[in-house]
Amino acid sequence: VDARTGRGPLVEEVRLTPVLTADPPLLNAHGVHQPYAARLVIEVVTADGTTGVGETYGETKYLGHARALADALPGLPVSDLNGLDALAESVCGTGKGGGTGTGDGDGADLGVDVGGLRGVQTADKLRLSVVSGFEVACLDALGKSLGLPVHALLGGRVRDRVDYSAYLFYRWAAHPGTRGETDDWGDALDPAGVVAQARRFADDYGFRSFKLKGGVFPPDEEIAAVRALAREFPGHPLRLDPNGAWSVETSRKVESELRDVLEYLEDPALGTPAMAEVAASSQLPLATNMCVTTVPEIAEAFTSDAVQIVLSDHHYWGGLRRTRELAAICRAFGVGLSMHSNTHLGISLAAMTHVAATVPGLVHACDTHYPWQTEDVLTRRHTFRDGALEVSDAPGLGVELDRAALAALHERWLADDGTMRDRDDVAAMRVARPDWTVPRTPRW
Ligand code: GKR
Ligand code: MG
Repeated sequence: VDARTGRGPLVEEVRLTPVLTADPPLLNAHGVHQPYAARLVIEVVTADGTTGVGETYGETKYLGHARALADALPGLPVSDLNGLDALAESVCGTGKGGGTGTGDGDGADLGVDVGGLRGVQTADKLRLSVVSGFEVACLDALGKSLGLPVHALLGGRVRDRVDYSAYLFYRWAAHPGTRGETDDWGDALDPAGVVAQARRFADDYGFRSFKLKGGVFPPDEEIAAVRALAREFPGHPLRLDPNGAWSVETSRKVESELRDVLEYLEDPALGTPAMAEVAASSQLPLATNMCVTTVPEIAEAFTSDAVQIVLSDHHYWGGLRRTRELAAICRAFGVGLSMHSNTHLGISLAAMTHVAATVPGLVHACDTHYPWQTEDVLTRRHTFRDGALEVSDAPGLGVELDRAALAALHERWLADDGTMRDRDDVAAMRVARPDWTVPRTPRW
């Protein structure tokens, strides 16, 4: 860092590496995970020879913005994160044709996300998702230059461990079709299968809270699975998340049947108005990672008391600093905050852990898909102990890229004919069930 200007070293080069990482056949309301999921690894190299790493979504629609930002970034001090935001607005656009300078997720509505599981998609959310990976890479580089962990750059940790929940999925033993890696989890398609999966998560990683991805089977079967979990793990925090697959009436019924065992119900119904209707009669808090994913969605959701917990995803929200801003807004409204995840690698898990370590009042364990990822681009995988990750005090994120692993996953991306590069759970489901569709109205 230059003592005269107070700036971090200048960015000299940016490397982008799209990868495909193996993903198991996990089921959700829209279909099933494809055998491989796309992620983008971002490396920011500074003039002092430091390399910072970041990660974000790797689907095609993110790559164009990422390339434009990578071309524009050299010359910016790695500490100038507001400058990074402004640069991203100028090279990727704001979705408003003008540029407000707020970058707050307003802008043209591009409709619901391709997977339909990440909430509304706006031009600004797309840009912010790209920015998040660059912001993390810059923070990693700056932290390494200064000899400080990323959490210190965010104000310092208020806890030394971050709790995660076991993310239970109904799943098949193997992918349909000819592609995909195998694993030894077997299938989980009924209450006994869900309990067995949870038991393995508890035994192997010490997870104490459990989230079941629902919206797969008729609600009565999912209620039975949650009840079986409650019997096996009495008193443990449990959550059920059907990704908005239920009507208001069904949501109310499930809430009344599970209110004695759930910690919260996650996105039972789709969209803020429906969530508000459910919340009005609910004794359980409602959580969301679908109806509050951008700043413009906050006001209606909070003032109508539609959600009591926001599950932030630092990718959607534009990075770690913006996640802290969201946390402050939530505190002002008495809304809880925890963290959401999609399929991700260890760089994003490190980033989540650093920011989660700095957020006061984080009472609900964060989600992570990480245990389902058998592959990573790090020399040392993260290890959950007692359901938590230690917060690293090493400089930067405290992770190291495994270049051979990165190259291998990139090779897979290069060799792909395009079918795996863009998440499409519906298409993956049609391999097994050609007539599969996602109804426009709630399935149940
Ligand atoms: O990976 O199938 C999945 C999840 O459904 C994911 O796409 C969601 O974004 O985990 C997420 C959630 O909590 O809704
Ligand atoms: Mg969710």
